[in-house]
Amino acid sequence: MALPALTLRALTATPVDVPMRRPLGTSARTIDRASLLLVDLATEEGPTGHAYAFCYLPSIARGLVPIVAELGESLAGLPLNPVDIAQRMKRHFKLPGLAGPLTMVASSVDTAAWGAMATAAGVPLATLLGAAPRPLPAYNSNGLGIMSPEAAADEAEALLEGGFRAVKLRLGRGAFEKDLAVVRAVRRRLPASIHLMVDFNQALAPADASWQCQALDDEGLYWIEEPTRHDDYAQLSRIAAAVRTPIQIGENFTGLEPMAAALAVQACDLVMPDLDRIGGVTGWQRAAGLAEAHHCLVSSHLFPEVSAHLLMATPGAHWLEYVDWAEPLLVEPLQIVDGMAVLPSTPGNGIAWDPAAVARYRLS
Ligand code: SMN
Ligand code: MG
Repeated sequence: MALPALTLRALTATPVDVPMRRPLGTSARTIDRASLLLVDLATEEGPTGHAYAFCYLPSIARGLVPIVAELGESLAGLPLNPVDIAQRMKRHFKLPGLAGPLTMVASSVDTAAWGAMATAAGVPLATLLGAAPRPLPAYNSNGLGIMSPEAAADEAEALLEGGFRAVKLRLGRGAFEKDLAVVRAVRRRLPASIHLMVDFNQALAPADASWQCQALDDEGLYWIEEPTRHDDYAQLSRIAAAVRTPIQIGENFTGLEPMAAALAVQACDLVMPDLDRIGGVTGWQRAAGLAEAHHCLVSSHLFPEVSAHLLMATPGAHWLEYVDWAEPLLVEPLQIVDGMAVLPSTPGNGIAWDPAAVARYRLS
């Protein structure tokens, strides 16, 4: 593999809104459209790199367009070295603060840069990172939001199509008995060999989180995700100590520091960094090292196309979170075969747009 020197020429961003096949009712709000910001990186030498940010709201996707353009002007002409570019982006966003949606921008640019490098090298990103491509266990995280016990059991069963051996149910209905009824209905419907994860999306008040998680201990759950405020590590650490079911957090780690702080006080048993909050491919690799030093298994959050490459290069890789939200836009969507994610052998980071689909879903 020869890796030619590349120079960043331009960044462009396109906001799109893609309807979800299965709406996702979380304890915070229901999401039925994926508002994405597509980020494209052009190099002087020709190879391009692509990434997308999951923006949660259409207004955030739209609002980030000029921010990417301005960042592109400040990075144009620089050698495409993600480590140096990450430093430049940190300085660029230092005064407003590299947080929230600005982290999504910086992370997406990093991911696109690695995509261009892998394309230029003629290999999949996993190979560039030193990993042997291999099938990865994936859980089906589409749908299974806040809904009735019967509807949830039906949807959980439907989500096994494709050979998935794990699904994730959203909790946080505001009354423990309601959540418990849904957990029991879904667990009863699924074969015992199928793992069932649950995600509270931070719904529980500190006074309720410990007892509710303990009360779920005998319900056959694989992990309990974000039971309470994502950054209350003291409280999460008490919950993790009191509850036998593994506690999972990580989608809200913005950069390495919060992750280091969480691991230092055993705020969780498992971690699931989000590509777009942890700092793209560069940030993920550092997070993978941090997790390894704490003997902590690593799953991914969203972005399955790129996260699959990263998990292959992650010691202690656990589960890939599979969602199909970006699939209508992609030339070559990630394949799931018998519940395992299988990478395309195409060079790059797994992201290349279908121009007709981008035009169709583009936000005005
Ligand atoms: C989630 C992801 C994306 C939007 C809403 C909720 C959820 C998950 O926390 O982990 O899948
Ligand atoms: Mg979650």
